[in-house]
Amino acid sequence: MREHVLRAAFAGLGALLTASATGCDDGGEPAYDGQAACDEVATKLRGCELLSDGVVDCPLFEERRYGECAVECAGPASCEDMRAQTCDDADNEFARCIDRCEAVFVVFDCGDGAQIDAERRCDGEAECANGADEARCDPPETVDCGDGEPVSGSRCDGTMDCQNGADEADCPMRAMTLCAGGF
Ligand SMILES: [Ca+2]
Ligand SMILES: [Ca+2]
Repeated sequence: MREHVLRAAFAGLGALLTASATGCDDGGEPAYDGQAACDEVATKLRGCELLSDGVVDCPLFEERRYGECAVECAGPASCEDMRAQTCDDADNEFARCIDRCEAVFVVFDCGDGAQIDAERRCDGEAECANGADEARCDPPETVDCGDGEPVSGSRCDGTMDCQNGADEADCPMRAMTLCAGGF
């Protein structure tokens, strides 16, 4: 599944797109808008001529800590560094900044001093002693394929979940990363 979600617009920004974006909100903190954070980074990429028009997928940005971190990385980054990171997987200041943001998808903090693999979040079994990893989990998303029972997956996410491909039919054009020589 990694190659499907590691696509187009944020391929360079999201080496760990497979991680579960949990969509938690953190109670009393100010509201966080993942789409707005994603749009901010997309605008920056477009300003650097690194992203075409079209719909931008933002699964990573559903995770607040990632989204806020990515916006902070993109803000001061030079177009040159962003291009090198996006197109050539280069190691530079921006790349290292984004790498640090992605750490939130590797480790889940139970909040009691313990940390577990982020992949164990919302997997149906409590690994945190306090059960934090199974709290506030979104129900699994399903999609209607039009030929029977809904299957797990999402519509227009770039991954074919229906055997008949119905979930990826008639979807809006996606934004593409613009790199010399193609991506
Ligand atoms: Ca768990
Ligand atoms: Ca899909």
